[in-house]
Amino acid sequence: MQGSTAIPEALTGALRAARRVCVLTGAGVSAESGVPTFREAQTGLWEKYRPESLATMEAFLADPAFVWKWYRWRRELVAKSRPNAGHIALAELERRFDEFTLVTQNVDRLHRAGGSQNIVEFHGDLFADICIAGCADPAANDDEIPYCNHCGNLLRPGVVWFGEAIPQQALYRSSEAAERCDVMLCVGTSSQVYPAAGLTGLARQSGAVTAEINPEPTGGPEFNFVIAGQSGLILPELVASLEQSSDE
Ligand code: BV8
Repeated sequence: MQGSTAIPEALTGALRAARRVCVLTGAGVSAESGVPTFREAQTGLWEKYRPESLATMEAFLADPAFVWKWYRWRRELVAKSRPNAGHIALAELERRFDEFTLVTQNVDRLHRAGGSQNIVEFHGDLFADICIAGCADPAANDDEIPYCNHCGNLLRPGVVWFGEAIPQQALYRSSEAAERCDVMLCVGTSSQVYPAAGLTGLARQSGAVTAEINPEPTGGPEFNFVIAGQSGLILPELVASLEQSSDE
């Protein structure tokens, strides 16, 4: 049977032989769900702001109402979106391996909605409200500037801002998955943000076969395979290529 057009046979072969797979996703995986990627020009009110300048504790403390407005705009946008074929394909792929870890930089919960199970939300969760003083389970509220019902401090979105450390557990789980995996797929990310972008190199150094899936390949030297295409098209083809091989 003719293999899939976009998937190199050698990559299908590496996946067929793999027991442990790690996938790193970025904003590109949610693009086909209508969620703008992180570095695409922001629209409307946000057009003149770079996300890097808004997604910081400094910006938040300087104007909590303004930063909350940005996050609520993003929540509304994401709340209208649904997982796309790429999210669904990743959930299907997970079912085929003994060990499968999905490390996502995305904060939109679309991988959960798409059926993925073993997810590491490396940059947190857009829909979580957390107390800046660390109180557990503060009650969320829609005030222009919400405050913690336990301690009265500010609530903030449960995401990791620039200049903030990745949560210990997320960093540990992701690094371990990258070091142990036989194949690492890097999907829909510009690989500009660290330490997330360093995971692929860690996988490669540990002996994994690495592949990038992106309509605009980043040119990173750490990839054994580079597949130029949209994740919503390529990932289902990747799953199909495994099915074809198991049928043969
Ligand atoms: C840290 C949550 C240290 C928030 C995000 C100076 C000071 C401090 C730190 C630094 C510094 N200089 C550099 C750093 C490190 C910094 C960093 O990497 N900066 C970058 C800008 C250079 N990193 C940090 O600050 C990190 N923390 O270093 O802490 C530390 C250690 C100990 C103690 C204290 C501190 C924290 C970084 C986390 C930032 N938070 N998100 C929010 O969402 O509001 S990052 C943000 O970028 C999003 O999570 C996003 O996912 C992520 C990465 O971007 P991408 O996902 O790749 O999105 P992008 O738009 O760039 O690209 C999309 C891609 O998709 C493109 O390639 C496109 O071609 C492709 N695409 C488009 N359509 C499709 C597609 N692909 C497939 N299919 C399609 N259809």
